[in-house]
Amino acid sequence: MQIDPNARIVVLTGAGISKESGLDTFRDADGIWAKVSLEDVATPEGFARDPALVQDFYNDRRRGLLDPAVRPNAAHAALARLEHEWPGEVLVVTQNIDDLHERAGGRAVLHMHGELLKSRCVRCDTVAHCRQDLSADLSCAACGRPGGLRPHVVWFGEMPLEMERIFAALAGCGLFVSVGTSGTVYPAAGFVMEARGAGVPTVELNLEPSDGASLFDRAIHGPASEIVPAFVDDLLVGNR
Ligand code: BJW
Repeated sequence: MQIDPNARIVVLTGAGISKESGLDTFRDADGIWAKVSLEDVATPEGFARDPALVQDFYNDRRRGLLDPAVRPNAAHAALARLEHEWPGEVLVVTQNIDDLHERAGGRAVLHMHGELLKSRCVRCDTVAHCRQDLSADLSCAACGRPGGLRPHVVWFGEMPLEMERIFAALAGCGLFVSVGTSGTVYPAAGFVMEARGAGVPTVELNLEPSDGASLFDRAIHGPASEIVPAFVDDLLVGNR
């Protein structure tokens, strides 16, 4: 694929990129929403109803992410390589709350749905690193008040993070690539239309055609650990 080597590339990633690292997706047959109700664990109303249930859900996932067996795969590594070798800017916008892009060496990563290894105090809004279980017994290290720590994640009905930076990056980019996302959750699902509206070429890299596959100029289907490295090689070689 030939694009201006000085152009900015925006890559949107979703749960599919981390599947081969051992983390569950949401909407696949064996995904997270087949096991728990999203209304119970991923809404502010669910948290208000049963905070312990929600904390347990994220405590389990945090422990899973910190399991030594969970490591970045070849797709995360390829995107980090693209960031370092592409002459223009590369911005990875991830819906994932894991830190596998960073562990693979990615630095220009925006976590629009938050980060599992951070907590947020609902009383003073302080965001802090967090590798431990959260519970109602803990106090915020910044304001000292008890019971207000929650996972720093974006639930349904809440405003995703970094939206101004993301829309500005999309408007001026030369290529938009979507990796491992079903394209069902907004506003991320609308980024392809935003890019198209600005005349930007769009590519989907996913295991299978996503809900919005027909909106992309080009689609490549297969496991992320195979198709993302091949796509990145193609981009870097094609523009040498
Ligand atoms: C592989 C693979 C392999 C597998 N290789 N691929 C009606 C219309 C429009 C919008 C709405 C509406 N009603 C409500 C809304 C808004 C709502 C929404 O979109 N709802 C939809 C369900 C309809 N959105 C919100 O509430 C958001 N906030 C918001 O909109 O604020 C207002 C606003 C408007 C405009 C601008 C700005 C703001 C907040 C959404 C928060 C989402 N939170 C979650 C959970 C929290 C984090 C966590 O616990 O992890 O985020 S939900 C969950 O879904 C998680 C994910 O980030 C997100 C997306 O999922 P993703 O990544 O796409 O995973 P899957 O499982 O769906 O797909 C995986 C894909 O990978 C599949 O296609 C597989 O095939 C593929 N795959 N293996 C490659 N090896």
